[in-house]
Amino acid sequence: MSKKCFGCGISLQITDSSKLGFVKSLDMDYCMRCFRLKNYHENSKLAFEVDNFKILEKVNKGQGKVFFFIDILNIYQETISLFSKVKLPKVLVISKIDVLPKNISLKVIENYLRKYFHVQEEILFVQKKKSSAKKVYEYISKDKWKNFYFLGLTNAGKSSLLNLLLEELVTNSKPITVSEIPNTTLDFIEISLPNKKKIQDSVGLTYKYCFQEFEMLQKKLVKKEIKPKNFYLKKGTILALENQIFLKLDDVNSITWFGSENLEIKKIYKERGEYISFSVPEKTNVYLKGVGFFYVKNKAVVQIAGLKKENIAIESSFLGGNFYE
Ligand SMILES: Nc1nc2c(ncn2[C@@H]2O[C@H](COP(=O)(O)OP(=O)(O)O)[C@@H](O)[C@H]2O)c(=O)[nH]1
Ligand SMILES: [Mg+2]
Repeated sequence: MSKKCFGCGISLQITDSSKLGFVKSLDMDYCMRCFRLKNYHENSKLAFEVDNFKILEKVNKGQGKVFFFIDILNIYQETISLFSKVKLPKVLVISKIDVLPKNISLKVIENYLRKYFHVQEEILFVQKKKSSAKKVYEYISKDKWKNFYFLGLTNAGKSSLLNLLLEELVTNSKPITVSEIPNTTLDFIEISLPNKKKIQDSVGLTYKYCFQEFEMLQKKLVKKEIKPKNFYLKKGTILALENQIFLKLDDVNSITWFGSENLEIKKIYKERGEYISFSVPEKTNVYLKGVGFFYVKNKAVVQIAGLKKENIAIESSFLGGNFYE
């Protein structure tokens, strides 16, 4: 078996520097791409296509239990249906909960997942913190399964949590590469734990996320609790996000942005681009996939320009009281 990169799991090779997995010498533990990502925060231009079907098929043929990661800003039909394609015993892991405004309880999110998306499996809430790593480790220690997969959306924080777990538990562990670009992890990475169990970190599943450019991928990253930005929109007013995505409503309405504060959102009054329209009932989340969501309070016709329809998801919101008990 060929030697694999500790950072991303790809097979190492010394023959072609323009291909993934290149190292100057096979004594090295990290491929050139991981080295650059880690030390220079530099995005490699090498393309990597992920086939969700293949990854799911590989896991479904395996044995063990799946921790399926969806981050708190990407809960909608497309991502939940990826979760439903996992045939092994599974736990839904909602990650990056540190970004959720404190006035929204996890109980509300759980009720939402159960009542609106009909999730029946166990749900774990995690963030990039030691306490979450410990929670996962304790879960694994007690569980009857020996093998666990970290599967789920790309960029949901799988490798970050696994690194914390390694730091805590495995002496001289080498960190897995973590970054803001989608598909940092390129192949399965198997990790043996002191409790004799195994975790397989995996290639993140892709979905129809909005941004591809490195600069925007960095900007959209939410690093701490979101401070929702409220806008009172009159007819004819357009909200412009980074001067790339434009949104308007058919009537006076209140709209709130939940996403990175580094993204510029401002009101403009000049028409831009071609709009796609959605009729939404009250209390709706309009997701810009992979970035964040607008909470639309009242029934409206929402029009969006600068994105394809597949980059947008519309769901009844967990905000507004329906899922409080
Ligand atoms: N705010 C926040 N950011 C996180 C968390 N976990 C990971 N990240 C960031 O999200 C990005 C993707 O993380 P990574 O672990 O590579 O995700 P993976 O693709 O699922 O393995 C990185 O920039 C991380 O720093 C978290 O719990 N909260
Ligand atoms: Mg990863």
